[in-house]
Amino acid sequence: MAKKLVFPSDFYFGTATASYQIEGGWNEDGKGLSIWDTFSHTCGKIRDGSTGDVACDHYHLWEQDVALMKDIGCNAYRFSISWPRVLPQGKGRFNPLGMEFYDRLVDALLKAGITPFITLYHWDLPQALQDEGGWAVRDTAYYFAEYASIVVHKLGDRVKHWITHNEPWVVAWIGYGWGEHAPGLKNERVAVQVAHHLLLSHGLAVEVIRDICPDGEVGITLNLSPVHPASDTENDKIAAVRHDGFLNRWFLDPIFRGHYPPDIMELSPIFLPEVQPGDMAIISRRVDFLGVNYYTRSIMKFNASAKPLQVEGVAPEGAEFTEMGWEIYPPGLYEILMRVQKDYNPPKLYITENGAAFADEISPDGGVHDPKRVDYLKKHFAQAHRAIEDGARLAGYFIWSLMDNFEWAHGFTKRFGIVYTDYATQRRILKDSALWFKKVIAEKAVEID
Ligand code: IFM
Repeated sequence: MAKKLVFPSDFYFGTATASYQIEGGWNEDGKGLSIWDTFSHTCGKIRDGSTGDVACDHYHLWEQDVALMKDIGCNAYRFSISWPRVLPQGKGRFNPLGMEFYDRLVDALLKAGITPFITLYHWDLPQALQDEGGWAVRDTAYYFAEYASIVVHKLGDRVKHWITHNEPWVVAWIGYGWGEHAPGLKNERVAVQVAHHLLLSHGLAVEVIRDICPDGEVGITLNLSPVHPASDTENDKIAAVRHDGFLNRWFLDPIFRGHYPPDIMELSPIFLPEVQPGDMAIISRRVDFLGVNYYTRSIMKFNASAKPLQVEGVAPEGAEFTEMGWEIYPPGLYEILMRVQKDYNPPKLYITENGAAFADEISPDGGVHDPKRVDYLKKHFAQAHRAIEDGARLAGYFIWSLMDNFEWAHGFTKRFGIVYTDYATQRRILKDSALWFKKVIAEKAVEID
């Protein structure tokens, strides 16, 4: 028999995007270059050879995109600010035209009854700062705090939800450690230092944001995964604990406890970043919420030759996977929410991203039928509901993503949207998942079988 899972009356039901993935307008109105402009313009870096130059052209079509969200009934929207749109060189000269874009967007959202959640850094670092070393140099953390101050001064009278960073693990490891994202560096020691500077910049920005917007909330978004051992052997259990330290605790421990995980630090000198006196106190400044991005779990086995962690990921047999090759594992959402609530006790939690890529197509009837995404979302919402019932202070859920967009190194080959983007015409089509979400929001409840 069908059952309705009712969410709290003040729950935020939203969608999420990021500036470089949707905006386009890469060189308009005085915007400076970002590392993603440089990276995507470099031959061979993006799977389909595409760039974010136009993307979903949201820079021009933002009014219609706000109308889409209003139609779906969303009461919140998470988006990011392009740092080089506001500060073309990353510091110094302010670009008023760039800021006006976000000013108009915020006003339109509020008018539509949609609460804006702003991410200050979703990966598009000004190229000018990368030319000085980017996140590998400590100064960038201080420039980030200055940039945060400028944005919050402009928008803080209307925007009350601030996210400093999106997924610093990805920035550090995929961008600076393994070179698959901008800026494309491959140095694991540098990646660890980058992670430290990102965390430092977070802490610096928390203070700035709270000073300027004392009635607002500030937090950070982490990509978190429960980590399971591939077998019951002691070695595989060790592998799971290590990967958890590397992926989850490396960020959670400094933010909530003021130190890096000792078990990972002792594994290799690469896990010993340069930390100046006072840094950990800055990094562990109180946050108002933790943003959780959840897509899948990790299953790890021991591999002695995979230095320095000696771990290796394993794909579970017989599982279902999304187009990203990620296992669909809804209970992992419950597990990670309960774990962070219990171990770190953040005042509030938001699911700042959850969603799935599937190979969507426009059907002959003109609709986009995405039953797998509907099923994915239904099952994950059910797990979020279960976590609330069991005591997680979960206050909102943002589906990744509002619309299909530029999926970083995958270009336009992966569709995550609940709205279909026809890139040739920029026409948007509500997928069945958007229609499903509309009903969920109207009823503030998810119906499960
Ligand atoms: O598209 C990304 C997003 O920018 C950050 N989190 C994961 C998403 C899907 O890969």
